Amino acid sequence: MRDGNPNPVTRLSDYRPPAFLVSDTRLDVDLRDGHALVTADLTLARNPARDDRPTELVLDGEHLDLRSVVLDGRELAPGDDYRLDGPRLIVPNAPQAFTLTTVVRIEPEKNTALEGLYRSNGMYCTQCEAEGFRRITFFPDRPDVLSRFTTTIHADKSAYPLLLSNGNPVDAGDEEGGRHFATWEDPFPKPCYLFALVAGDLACLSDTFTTASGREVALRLYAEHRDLDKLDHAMDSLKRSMAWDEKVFGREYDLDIFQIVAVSHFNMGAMENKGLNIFNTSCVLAHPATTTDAGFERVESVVAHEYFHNWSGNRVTCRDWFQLSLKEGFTVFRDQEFSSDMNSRAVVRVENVDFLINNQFPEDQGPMAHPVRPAEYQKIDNFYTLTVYEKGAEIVRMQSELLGAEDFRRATDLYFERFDGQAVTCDDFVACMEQVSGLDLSQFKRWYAQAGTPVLTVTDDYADGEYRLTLEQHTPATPGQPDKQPLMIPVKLALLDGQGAALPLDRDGRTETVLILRQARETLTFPAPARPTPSLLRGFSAPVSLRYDFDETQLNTLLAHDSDGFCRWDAAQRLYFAALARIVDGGETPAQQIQRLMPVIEQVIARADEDPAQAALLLTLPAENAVGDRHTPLHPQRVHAAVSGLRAALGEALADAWWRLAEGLRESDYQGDGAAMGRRRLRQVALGYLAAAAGAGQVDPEPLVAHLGDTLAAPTCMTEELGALRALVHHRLPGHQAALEAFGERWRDEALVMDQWFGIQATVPGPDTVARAEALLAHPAFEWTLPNRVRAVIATLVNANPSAFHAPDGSGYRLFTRALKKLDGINPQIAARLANGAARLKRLEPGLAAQLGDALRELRPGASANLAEVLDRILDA
Ligand code: 0A1
Ligand code: ZN
Repeated sequence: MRDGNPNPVTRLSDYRPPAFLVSDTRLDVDLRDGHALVTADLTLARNPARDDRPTELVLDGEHLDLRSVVLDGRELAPGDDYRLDGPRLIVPNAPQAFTLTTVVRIEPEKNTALEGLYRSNGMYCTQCEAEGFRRITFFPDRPDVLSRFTTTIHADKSAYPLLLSNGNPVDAGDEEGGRHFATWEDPFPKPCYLFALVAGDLACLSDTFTTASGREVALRLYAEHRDLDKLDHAMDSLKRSMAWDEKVFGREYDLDIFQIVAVSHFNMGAMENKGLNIFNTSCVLAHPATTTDAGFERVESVVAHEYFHNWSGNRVTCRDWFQLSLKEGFTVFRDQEFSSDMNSRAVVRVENVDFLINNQFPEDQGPMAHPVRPAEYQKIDNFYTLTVYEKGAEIVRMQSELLGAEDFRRATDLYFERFDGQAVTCDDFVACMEQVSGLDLSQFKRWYAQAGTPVLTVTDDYADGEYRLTLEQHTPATPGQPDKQPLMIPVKLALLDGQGAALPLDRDGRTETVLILRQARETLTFPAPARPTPSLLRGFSAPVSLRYDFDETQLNTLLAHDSDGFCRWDAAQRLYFAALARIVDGGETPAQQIQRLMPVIEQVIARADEDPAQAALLLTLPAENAVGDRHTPLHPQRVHAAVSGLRAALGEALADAWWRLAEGLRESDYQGDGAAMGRRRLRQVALGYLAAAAGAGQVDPEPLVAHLGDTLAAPTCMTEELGALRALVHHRLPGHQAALEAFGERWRDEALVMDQWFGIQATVPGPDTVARAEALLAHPAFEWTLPNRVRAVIATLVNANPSAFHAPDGSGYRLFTRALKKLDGINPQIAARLANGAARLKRLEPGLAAQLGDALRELRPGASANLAEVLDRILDA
C-alpha cells in the first residue's frame, strides 16, 4: 500500500461537471536531448454549470517537474498561491476568468510506459488516451473539458525534420543552433486525450481526397524510410473509409489535412488523435511479402476505425470514461459495417461473432466481467476491453436492427447534429434512437448496465400442425451484480422443413421474423405442416449464449441448407463441440468421431468453391480455450489431446480431399483480391489438417514436407510462407528447425515479421514450449520495452497455447509471473493486460489452480495500480 490509499476507486455516481473550463490551450514543447520543456498557457473560466461555484482549481499532472506557475502575468508562490498535492497542482483561490501559464520539465527518453510524450525508434510521439496528457503538462485531464489547441514544437532540424500536431499547420521556421519550429492550430475544441505530437525523420506517402462538398483534403501517411513501400494499402483503406462514411453515415471530413504516423512502440492498435492518428506499425504497414492476408484485413479495419472516430469520438465525445463504449462500441460497429461492405458480409459477420464468442464471452463469464458502461474502476486503462468494444458494438447493432436502416440513419444524423462539439453519454445516444423511432428503449438500456452473457434457453414441441417455441432468458450473477433483470432481446428466426426450405411464418409468406423478448419466459406458436428445424438467432441477432438441444439431423440440415451464414457456422461448431465432448468427457476416441463427421465435412468440401473463405470457417475446429470453457473443471492437457487428436484423425481420414484442396488452391502468382484471399485461407486449413495427421504419424509426412519446402523456397506471399512454416513447426515435422532458422535469418530486419516468427514458436503445443519461450525471452531480438514483441511471445503463450501455459509442473505460470513482474516496472498497462491471461484461474482443476494462485499472490505486493486491480479481481473472484 502506498499512502494508505493505493488504488482509489472512481465511480460513475460521483460524476460532477468540471469546476473550470479551458477555452484555449497554447502549448510550447521544446524538445532537447534528454528532456523537454513544456510551457502550457491556458485560458480558464469557472464553469457556469457548477452552481456551487467552487474556487479551487485542480489540475492533473504526473511525473512532471514543475518550474513555474504564472496567473494573469503574476508568478505564483508555492505554498501561498498554489500547492502540489500528490500528482495534482492546486490553486485554491482562482478568479472567475484568467490565464495560467505553467512550465514543466519532462523526460520522454525515460518513458517506457508509453503514455504521454515518449521516444520510439529515434522519434518523439505521444499517447494521451485515456489519462496520458497529464504526463505532458498540468491540465484538467478529463474528456468533458474541451479546448482549442495551438501547439508549437521546437527541435533539432536535422534529427527531427518533421514536426506534427493536430489540426492545420500555421507557421514554421528556423531557429538558432540548427533548430527549427512548427506551429499547428486545431480549430475544433477537443478533450486533451485527443492531443498528439510527433517529431522525427520519417518518409511520407501523400495523396488527396475530395470530399462530397468539394473540399480537397491532403492525406499524409508517415513511416520510417525503409517502410515507405508498405503504406499503399493503408492509404487505399483510408480513401475508401472517407468515401464510405460520407455515403453511409453522411459524415464528411472537416480539416484540410489528415495524417497517420506509424510507430513501433505502442501499447494498443492505434489512436484517433484529431487529424493526426498514431498507429502501431502492425496496424498500418502492409506489403504482400511481409504481411499476411489477416494483417491486410486488420490494417483496413483499424484505419477505418480510427478515421470513423473523427465523428464518433472526436466531434461528439464522451462525458466521462464510463461512457467509453459510446465512442468505442459505436465505432467498432461502424468499422464492422465498413468491412462487411468492402468484403463478404457473411464471412465478416462470422469472423466478428467468432471473435466475440471466443473472447468477450469468457471475459463476461470470468472475474473481470463488467457492464459495457461500468459503474466504477480503479484504472481506466483496464477497461479498454472486449466488453466495451465488441459487446458495445453488438448493442449498437441491435439498435440498428430494431430501428431498421432508414430510422437508424436518421437517429445517427440527429445524434451527430445535436451533440456536435459536446461530451455526452450513452443515454444521449439511445435518446436519439428513441426520439426518431418512437420506440421505448428503457428496458433495452439494461444492456449497458448489466454485466454477463445472457443465456437464452429454447425448448419446443409440435402437435396438430402447430409448432410451439418457449424462450427463457437468464443472466448469471457476475462480480458485484448478483441479481439480473430480463433484457430486451431481439431473436431473429426461421423454420426449416425436412428439405431445408424455409417455411412461411405468416400469411404474407415471410420466412424470417424477429421476436422481441422482454420477459424472463415467453412462448410463441407457428403453424407448420411437420416438426421443423429452428434456425435461431439468425445473423447472431443478440449477444447471448443460445441453448437448444439440436439433434444431429437438425444440425446437418442447418449446415447444408440454412441461408444464414452465422447459423451454418454455428451448426458446424455445435457438431465439433459435441464430438469433442464425447472425447473429453465421454471417453470416446477421436477415431470414433470420424464416421459421424465425415459426411458433413465432405459435403462442405464439395461446395467449397462456392465461397472458399466461408468453407474455411466451416472447416475450422473450435480453439482449445473454447472447448475448455465448456468443461468443468478445466483440464487443459485433456482438451489439447482431444482437439489435436480429432484434427489428426480428420486429417488422416480425409487426406485425399485435403490434398486436392491444397494442390488445387495453390497459386502460381500473388493476387490481392478477396477471392484470392479466400482461396489461400482454405488452402491453409487443408494444410493444417494434413500437418496434424503427419505430425501424429498417421500419414506419411514426406510428401507434405516436400510440398511445404517448395512453398518456403519460393513463396508467393507472406500468408503462404508463414502458413508453411507454421505447419512444419507446430507439428514438429522433419526439417522444421532448419526452416525456422532460415526464416529468422531472412527476415531478421523486419520487426513485424519477426513478431510472427516469435509467435509461431510460442504457440507450438506442449509443455516443453515453456523452455523454448524462456529461450526466446533471452534471444537478442527480444525487447521488453517493445509491446509487440512482448505480446508475440508472452501473450500468445498465455492466451493461445493452453497446453504449454498450463504445463503440469507449473513452469508456464512461473515464466508468466516473472515476466509480469519485470514488465510491471517497465509498462504497467501492458503488464495488467497480460495478467488477464490468468482469468481462468478458478476454473482450473485444483492442482493447477493452486500453483497459479500461489504464483499470482506472490506477485501482488508492490504491483502497480494497473496490475493490482486485475490481480485482485482474479484472486478475489
Ligand atoms: N481509442 C483507441 C484505443 C486506444 C486506447 C488507449 C491507448 O493507449 C493507452 C491507445 C489507443 C481506439 O479505439 O482505437
Ligand atoms: Zn476506438
